Amino acid sequence: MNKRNYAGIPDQYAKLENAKIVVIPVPYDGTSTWQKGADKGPEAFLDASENMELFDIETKSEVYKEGVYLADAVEEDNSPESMVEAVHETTKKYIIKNKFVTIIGGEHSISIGTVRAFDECFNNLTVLHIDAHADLRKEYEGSSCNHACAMYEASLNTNLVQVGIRSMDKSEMSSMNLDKTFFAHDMAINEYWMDEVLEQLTDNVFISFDLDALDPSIMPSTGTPEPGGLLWYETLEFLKLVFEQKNVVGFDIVELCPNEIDKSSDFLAAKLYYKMLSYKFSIEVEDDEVDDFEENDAHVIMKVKDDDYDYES
Ligand SMILES: [Mn+2]
Repeated sequence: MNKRNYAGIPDQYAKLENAKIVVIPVPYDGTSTWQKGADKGPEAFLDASENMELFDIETKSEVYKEGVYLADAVEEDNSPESMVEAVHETTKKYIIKNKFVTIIGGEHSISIGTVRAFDECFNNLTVLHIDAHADLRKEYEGSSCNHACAMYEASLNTNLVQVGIRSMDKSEMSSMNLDKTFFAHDMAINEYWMDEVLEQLTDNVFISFDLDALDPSIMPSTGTPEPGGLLWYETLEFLKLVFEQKNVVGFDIVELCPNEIDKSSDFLAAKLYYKMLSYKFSIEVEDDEVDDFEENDAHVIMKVKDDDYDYES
């Protein structure tokens, strides 16, 4: 991938030293089972981002002025395991630099690495997993780093809360906590689902957003589109509540599988990403229980500190 600035922003906002935000592209599609092409996701996301207005009407903000550094893509793909390790290392490297770290996939197996990094750095982490699929298999097609296993490790090590689920194998039930699982068919008839999800979250929240959580009517360009997904404004309303009430420490967006003719999904992914950043940096966190961190200072309750590590760049 060519080196460029995220969303074509001016150099002064794109340098690592000045940036509060880092975006790491992971163009990986080693284990997808049906439609291939998630490796083209980050490039399509970046192309769409360059054609997007950078003023957010809702928050009246220009979040790019916080600085967004586009990291080199993680291109390791010798094996699913080595890819996960490379994502883990790269993600952690930037968390330790006190950046707000975001990752763009690639298929969902990359999240095994992102979750591992955030879980090592933040206490009592919730993984808020928004997806059509449970992704709770311990192993699939010979690897525990398959996209179908993306959340298995999170289910063991973190407070995993799953939202939008509408497709799974019976065997995944054994790894599922039903109090923390929000099925799409229940959400469709429960007007209180957002509040009920919020009750399950700890203060530190990492969001893993699989784009197939969204309805295929607005997000057709994904590897495994499933009917009955979330729509745009309910998704934003929900995310805004999460950013208002919790300390969101980072997020990934995965499974953009671009279609050469219809670019609307690429644009949706770009806009969703920018909306999440806009919420993160313009909304004051409401929760009184989180009284010892300042606005936008995600790292006060981190497990590790800078001096424990000696990274070169
Ligand atoms: Mn999925």
